[in-house]
Amino acid sequence: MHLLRERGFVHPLASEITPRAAYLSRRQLIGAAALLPLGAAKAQGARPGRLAPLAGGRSTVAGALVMDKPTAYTDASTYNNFYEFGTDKSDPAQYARTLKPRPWTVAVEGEVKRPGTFDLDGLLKLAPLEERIYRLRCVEGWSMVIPWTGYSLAELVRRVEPTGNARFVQFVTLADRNQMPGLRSSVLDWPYAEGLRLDEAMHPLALLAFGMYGEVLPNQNGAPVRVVVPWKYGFKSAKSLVKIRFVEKQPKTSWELAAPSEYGFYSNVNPQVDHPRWSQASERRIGEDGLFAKRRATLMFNGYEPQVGQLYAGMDLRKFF
Ligand SMILES: Nc1nc2c(c(=O)[nH]1)N[C@H]1C(S)=C(S)[C@@H](COP(=O)(O)O)O[C@H]1N2
Ligand SMILES: [Mo]
Repeated sequence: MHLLRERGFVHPLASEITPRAAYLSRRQLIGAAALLPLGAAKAQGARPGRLAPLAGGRSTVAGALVMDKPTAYTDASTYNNFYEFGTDKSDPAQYARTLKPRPWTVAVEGEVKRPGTFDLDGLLKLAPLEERIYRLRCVEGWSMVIPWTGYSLAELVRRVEPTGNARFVQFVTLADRNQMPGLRSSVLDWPYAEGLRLDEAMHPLALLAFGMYGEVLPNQNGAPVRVVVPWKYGFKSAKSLVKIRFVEKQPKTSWELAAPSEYGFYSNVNPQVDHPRWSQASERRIGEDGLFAKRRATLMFNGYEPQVGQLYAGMDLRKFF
């Protein structure tokens, strides 16, 4: 908190975040698409954002298709955290136009037998694309349900063959001042870096995503390729990935460096472990924030406990927050 204040930015309290209703037009609120429960892309029209189509087959991974109603595309693409484009929720949609998602490469280095650089087309062809409908829970206390297109990160991990020394995976994202006006602020150490334990990265629910709602990712959601780790707070899901590094020691993450007492390495969604400045017991589902909308109870591991709980057996989750 002190660090964040010194850097001239205070992470907003969940209660201070502008209610979604203030952003929504009447048409969006009563639009038929918002009322349809299933098949997000179809429900919102074939071209929700009028970007290039990117379809995925139905996933057979356990837990990959949550039944909650998908968030409206307009919300998922206009209410974003992507600090490289500013710290307001509306900044990424407004400023990420300058991001150039092609040509794009992702370098894989460190403790792997087959290091190298993948271009986007090579990455897209590495494994069959699937649709996954995941909950995403931000540490700030709001959540969405987003249909992603991608494949398990494990596909890429297996392809590059980690050595016996690889215990963690670091994700490094683009930091280009010419494309990203937010880099002028020192709110975080750039480039934005995140990390997972190798077994977490290998879990089939950990996703390498290239699209959402049946189209390529909009820039503000992390084009052209990002990570999505649905059982962890949203900030673990690094956008606009340029480097994956396999390492022996637990890597430092940007959020840990900014405020170590507030953002741990694990950051598993856990309603029993509060953020030092606010409760994590409940959340506001974006799109449900009318005057009388109820907050939802936050679920252990964001509801993915049956699938991922074993990864943390015997660990003190207060200590490893
Ligand atoms: N590179 C980068 N990735 C990032 C962030 C960021 O600021 N920069 N914000 C994170 C946070 S806090 C959240 S909640 C999610 C939001 O993803 P979405 O906008 O696609 O919903 O992206 C995460 N990935
Ligand atoms: Mo977040």
